[in-house]
Amino acid sequence: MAPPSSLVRTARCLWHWQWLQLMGGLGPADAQGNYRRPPGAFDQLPPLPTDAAAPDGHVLIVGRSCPWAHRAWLVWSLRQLGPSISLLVVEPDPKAGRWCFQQAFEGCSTLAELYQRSGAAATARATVPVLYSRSQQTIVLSESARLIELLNRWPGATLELEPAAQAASTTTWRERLQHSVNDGVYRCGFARTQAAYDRAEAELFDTLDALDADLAAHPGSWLSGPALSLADVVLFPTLIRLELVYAPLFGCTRRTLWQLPALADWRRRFYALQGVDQTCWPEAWRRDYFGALFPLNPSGIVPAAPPLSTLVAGPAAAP
Ligand SMILES: N[C@@H](CCC(=O)N[C@@H](CS)C(=O)NCC(=O)O)C(=O)O
Repeated sequence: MAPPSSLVRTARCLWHWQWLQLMGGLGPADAQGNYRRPPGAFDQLPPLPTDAAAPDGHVLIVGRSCPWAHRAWLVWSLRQLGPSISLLVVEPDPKAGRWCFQQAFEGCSTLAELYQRSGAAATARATVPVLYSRSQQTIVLSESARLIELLNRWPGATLELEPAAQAASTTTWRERLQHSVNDGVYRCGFARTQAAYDRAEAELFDTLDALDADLAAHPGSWLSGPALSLADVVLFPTLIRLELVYAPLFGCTRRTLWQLPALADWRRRFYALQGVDQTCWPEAWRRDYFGALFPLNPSGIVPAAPPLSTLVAGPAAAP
């Protein structure tokens, strides 16, 4: 026999209330239910360290699933900064909601301990990416938007990802992408109300449409002009996770990338750049997102997904 409808209504109300409390654990929202990314520690762009060129003088700490860490990892890889900055991958502990070192690092077993030792407030979020100085024994910077700028100025590499001739266009795209796309997918997934989701989703797909139109008008070009730039770098981590994570988990489903062919082609070209494939860990992305974001996926079930190779494969050869 079906339970009385008043009981179902009460259970739904209670469940929804509990869901809202759990969503609060993922991040704050404003009164309209829009997700608001909290500020982080060590977020100011410092001058280039005087020992930047020293062999193995710095450490870039990343987590495989994190798109903000992915952009720093990409600059590190594209500019081949390995001789002066070593890469350290931390693993998530989804039950405790924190990042852990696989082997103790500077006497710390969690990233939170490293933040504390570097002078962060006890309440600060311990986020990746992090740039750590071995000589100063402190975190230099942990805000990815600034970190990619610092890494672009890092000595020992020739590739310039802020080409002067494209400066205005790079800045314009980066600002729009940061809000509407990089943070936009999270504002879709972490929205507390239909209206908040609708706003974020419309901005996201308006921007993807604009990107597609711009790239279609300039075949073979990169986002801000003929040369690769930081605008391309910040788009890639979000776009490569679209079918695997953001469409199924965050509801970014209005269009598939095949309906935005110039953008799909851009993603293929970016993936083919040397070293980019080494930064992509689709199994870890799906395991971490579907496993850790309990309020969005209480069952913990990881849905099946197409292999990454099919998303970045070239167009079929003509018969
Ligand atoms: N503002 C930061 C955000 C980075 C961020 O949110 N990283 C997430 C992983 S995707 C994290 O480490 N979260 C851990 C936490 O919030 O405790 C940036 O862009 O660098």
